[in-house]
Amino acid sequence: MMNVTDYVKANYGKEIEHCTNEELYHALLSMTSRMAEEKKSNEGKKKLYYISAEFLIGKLLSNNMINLGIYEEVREELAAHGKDICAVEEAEPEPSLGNGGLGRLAACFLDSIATLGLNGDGIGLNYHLGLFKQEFENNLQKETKNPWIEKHSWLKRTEISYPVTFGNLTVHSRLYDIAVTGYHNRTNQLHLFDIETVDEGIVTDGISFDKEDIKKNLTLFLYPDDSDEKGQLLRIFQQYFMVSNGARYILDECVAKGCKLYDLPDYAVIQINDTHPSMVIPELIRLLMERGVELDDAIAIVSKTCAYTNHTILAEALEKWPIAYLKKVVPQLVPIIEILDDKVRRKFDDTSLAIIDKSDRVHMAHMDIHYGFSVNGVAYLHTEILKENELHGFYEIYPEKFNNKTNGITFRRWLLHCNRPLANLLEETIGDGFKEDAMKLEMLEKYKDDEAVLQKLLDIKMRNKKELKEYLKRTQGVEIDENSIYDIQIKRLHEYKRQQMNALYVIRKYLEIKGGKLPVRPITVIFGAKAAPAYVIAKDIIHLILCLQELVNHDPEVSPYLKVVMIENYNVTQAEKLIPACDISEQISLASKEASGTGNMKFMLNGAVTLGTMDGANVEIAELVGKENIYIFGESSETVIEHYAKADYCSRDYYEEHEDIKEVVDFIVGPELMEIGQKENLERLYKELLNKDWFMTLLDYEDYVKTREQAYSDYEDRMAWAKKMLVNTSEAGYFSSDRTIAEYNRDIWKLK
Ligand code: KOT
Repeated sequence: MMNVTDYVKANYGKEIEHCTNEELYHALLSMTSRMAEEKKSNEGKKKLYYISAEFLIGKLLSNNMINLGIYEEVREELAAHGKDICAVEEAEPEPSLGNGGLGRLAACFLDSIATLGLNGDGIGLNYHLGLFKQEFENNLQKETKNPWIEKHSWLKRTEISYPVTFGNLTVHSRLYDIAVTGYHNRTNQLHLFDIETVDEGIVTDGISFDKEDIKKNLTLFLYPDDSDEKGQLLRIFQQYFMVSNGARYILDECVAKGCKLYDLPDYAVIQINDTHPSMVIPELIRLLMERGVELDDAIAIVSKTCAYTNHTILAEALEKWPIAYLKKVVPQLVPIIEILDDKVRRKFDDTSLAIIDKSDRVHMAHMDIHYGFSVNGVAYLHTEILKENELHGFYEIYPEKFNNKTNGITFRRWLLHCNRPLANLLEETIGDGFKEDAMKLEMLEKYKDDEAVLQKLLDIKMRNKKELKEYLKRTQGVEIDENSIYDIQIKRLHEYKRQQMNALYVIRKYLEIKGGKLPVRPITVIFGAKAAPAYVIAKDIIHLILCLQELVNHDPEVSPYLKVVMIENYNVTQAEKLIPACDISEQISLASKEASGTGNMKFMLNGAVTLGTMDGANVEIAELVGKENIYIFGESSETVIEHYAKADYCSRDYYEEHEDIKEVVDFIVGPELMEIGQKENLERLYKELLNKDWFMTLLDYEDYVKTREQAYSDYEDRMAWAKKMLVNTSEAGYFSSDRTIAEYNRDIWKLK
């Protein structure tokens, strides 16, 4: 590889020391892109296409340099010229192509697919303004656009373009590619389709725009507001645009490799990432028929090509499009969907298995299950719940299709990149085998009574906490104490994730401190979360947290012992700074509701101890680390499911019967917060907790408080705590996405 010195001399005519960080970023972008290009491969007869509405890829420069094996030498070369690689990394904008766990998982998977040397590409959309950017104003979330595409970026314009027809509107697509280089391995592609007529100028006042101007708005935003009909139609336009382009790309690529259409399943496997891409099934059938394949053959071919991953059991997240909407946007698919539904109805008496329900809505997941060959959940418990409850009827007719693939994370980004000091310590103690085989982290276990190693773990944690402190001071203007416990909950805002329960705990602590009961050690409670723009209660919860932040941090009696920090515009870049600095990882969803979680895995790997419910992958974490190395509380998923079945949970009973619960809930509408916040928001949230509390916050509150106190008190035995940290890191190998991807390939994709 040409070195940076030569590159900037040749291109900018100057020395590294005279370059700006932006210039160095652009130089490294070009150099690494060229190296990645050389590793480009399309080898392998069969290929995986991972279709997803989201790819939350994060910044790419350092990750690509790590995977290309040049990170250290570049860092040293820059340092020799007085330049800090971290400052150069800051010049890179973070792509805004995802929202939460589903999108981040897709990004980890692309990394692992390339790392395992598999032929597999991603297919998605190139959203110009991404998911909205979150700003706080008057303690409320405000949404603005998040433009992230610069003149020079990782996006490579290709010559590929297709006409896409919606009724009497035809638009033209344009494919952009982003190279995905595996760790010491091949380069695959992330294919992002775009529309050439997109116009960022139509966005006015935050994130408002004309929802009907499809030619201009199609690839502006990820998840545009769908609280009205126009918004829902736009989502269907986006989804169809994604899958129609994707399906044509797949067919063209397979045919170019010599594939006869009847042999498609030997050349392609399509993983459908939840239901946003489900229209790929009828679209592929339509395209095959257009190319001369008979209907029944087309259905059989597609059914052997598509596999579906379910990421949620929340009823409101399961997509059901009114057939009338599909008729408006994609009339060409409707007769096909009707035939698919008809075949199901002829075969099975149980109408709950139908694709089109009695209200004329199309159940996208049902289509995937009938016309795909695999259905997987994303953690052991989640898959069991799918089989036994949510999708039980389907499991009875297709037991062979159901399988579990517990999620994973790429250790390149979530350890090697974000926590160098820990990676270095691991290398010193157990060698560098864990970089290729994450299960080798288990070798660390034999140091669990080695005080020197334990002390080093504590030192690294302290160093990371100080770095986070500096970062928050610089970016958010808040001052936190590195000697406090960093207790962190970062994830999308949703009632089932129960940020509100964490906020109630903050209220309890505040009241205790005001009453003279001081914690042994100060506590810093950190939140990071975006709420969907139309999700009213979620935004009220953000309001509560922001009001608490103002109240607590500005009270001189309280703030030496308790701080609240709500991270603005939480994203991958911030996660990379928060996770290595965390002491306690909040994974407190209502049991049965969090399909898996992946933040929980990132925290564990970086030596945080989990405070959580027996939900999602927490169940597997608990099993691996043992009960002395995790803090579990709350009702079991069985009990929760029973409460829903019997409809016997009444939050008001808990409120009335427990004085401590009443006190914290009442505080939401008490004088302290009312003075800071908005009456409307706080009252609405208060009433919601009291009269509905659909996700049973008050059910688990007391056990939560007790368990959290236990964790804080155990924290004081620093060596015992360090041992918990060590066990968490050493048991995290199972959660490498390399393991997850190897399982997908073994059981579903079957690529060579
Ligand atoms: C969003 C909308 C519709 C359907 C599903 C979703 C969804 C689910 N978005 N993110 N998820 C999360 O996916 C992660 C990766 O599997 C899980 O770890 C997490 O529990 C899901 O909530």
